[in-house]
Amino acid sequence: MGKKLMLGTSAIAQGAIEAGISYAASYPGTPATQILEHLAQNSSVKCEWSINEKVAYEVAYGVSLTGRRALCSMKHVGLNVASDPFMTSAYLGVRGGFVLAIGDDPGAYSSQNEQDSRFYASFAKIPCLEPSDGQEAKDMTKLAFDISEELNLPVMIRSITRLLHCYSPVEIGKKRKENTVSIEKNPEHMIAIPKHVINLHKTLNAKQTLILEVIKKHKLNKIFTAKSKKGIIACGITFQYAMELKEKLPILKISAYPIEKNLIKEFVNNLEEVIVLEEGYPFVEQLVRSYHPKVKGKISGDLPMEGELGIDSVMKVFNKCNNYCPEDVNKYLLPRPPVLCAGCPHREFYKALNEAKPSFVTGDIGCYTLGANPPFKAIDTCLCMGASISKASGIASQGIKGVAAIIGDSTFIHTGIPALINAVYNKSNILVCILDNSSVAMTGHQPTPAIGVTAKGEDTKVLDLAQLCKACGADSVEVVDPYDKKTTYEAIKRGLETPGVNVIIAKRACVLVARKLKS
Ligand SMILES: Cc1ncc(C[n+]2csc(CCOP(=O)(O)OP(=O)(O)O)c2C)c(N)n1
Repeated sequence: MGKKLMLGTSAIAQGAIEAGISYAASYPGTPATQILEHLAQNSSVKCEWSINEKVAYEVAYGVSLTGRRALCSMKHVGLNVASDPFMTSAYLGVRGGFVLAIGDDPGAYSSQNEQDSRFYASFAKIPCLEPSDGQEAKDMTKLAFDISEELNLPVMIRSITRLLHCYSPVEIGKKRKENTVSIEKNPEHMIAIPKHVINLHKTLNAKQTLILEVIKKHKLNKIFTAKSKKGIIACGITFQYAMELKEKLPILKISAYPIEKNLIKEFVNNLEEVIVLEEGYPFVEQLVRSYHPKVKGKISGDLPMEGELGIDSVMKVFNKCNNYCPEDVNKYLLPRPPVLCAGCPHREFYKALNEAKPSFVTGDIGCYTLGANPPFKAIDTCLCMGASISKASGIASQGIKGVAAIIGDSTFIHTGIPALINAVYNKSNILVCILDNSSVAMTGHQPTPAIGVTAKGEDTKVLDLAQLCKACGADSVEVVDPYDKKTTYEAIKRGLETPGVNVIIAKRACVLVARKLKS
């Protein structure tokens, strides 16, 4: 059917389309956002933006229980939110093929940490495939659905920002038929309660040998021979870095986990030195070290433990750096951190907030986190999505007055709501500021339930945030326009000085969304 130039995210979506999926769910997060966007815009697959990753995982898992195939995609930290259903779904197994596409972000180009999802796959005892380019991303996604149905397990596809955000040619294939819907009741295998757990765990453990057999059968990990006593073990995208070296060295290309230990032993057996290349944590290197005395990698200090590995650090290890990476290139580049756009309503809100002089401001994750930068310097802490309100409660609980929590509309719906209920229940004295710009702006303006539009662009019910906060028991709820600085300032001042949980919803659409709506 011919080749197409595709983003890595689109290649994964295309693999899922060709695998015959019936459903896809996601919560936006760089670098994985465009997987669902591609599916929503280019297929008839039922696609949903979920309100958070845990819900996305559970709804997609529900689809798998009907015998149909489902894809769930998210960024690496999203899996922390979804980890509860994720871990136990491995015990229960799946019915229709169920694939979890994770976008890791080594280098933290757009993330709060650099965690490596291969550990999660290993922790849950499920297979994980790691493509090295767009074509493999498509093929492996398709294969992941087959493996999922063969082993009755969720399968993870782990990719990284550089692969997901790069274009490469991808061969387009035929779309397989969807599975038919069927309901099955099998309590011992579908209900995770204590009396079933040991047996479910036994079943999962018994599948570990089968996983290795399947990985072997599909030749997902390959040895490329060459006459040298030095060899490279290259995981995922680092296989491309190894090829760019243009050295005649033996390479063990790793694309699937759990690791085939015998293959590692066979590969390192006659080598004098092994170099392990992997993006993320030294997941493979720590194992290889138990099979060979001379291993170069991150643990040895030859490659950086933090940041994206990239081709530059690989070139450095092979003393090829001068051709590729002029030393200290960064000293010629001016730092250009992202800033709040001109006209951004968050800017106006922060001006009013600073004038009201809160004692401490707990931030959250979204465009509004940029308020931590000069000239505003309006935020004192930022941890993870949904943590602003809970952190404010903790700080206020120790007698600190005038604490404000700042949270965006999507983040509030994602994980802020339970924290607000918790604050009310535990009689906190805090001001909660929901910066409602009618969009998930940070990740590219996806819709939220407060806008009333679905992933497919259809109208749906609109969530009323003010009513919701009242129903949570907030002592006061005020809706202000951040462009009206006087009213916003007065509401903040009142909220900081009045005991109880006071909520301000600063409502004005993101300037970029407003511009789009006008055109
Ligand atoms: C657990 C997790 N999921 C997803 C993300 C990606 N992400 C960063 S901010 C954000 C939402 C921002 O939307 P909103 O709260 O409405 O603020 P805005 O950017 O519109 O100001 C998302 C989805 C993340 N950092 N962590």
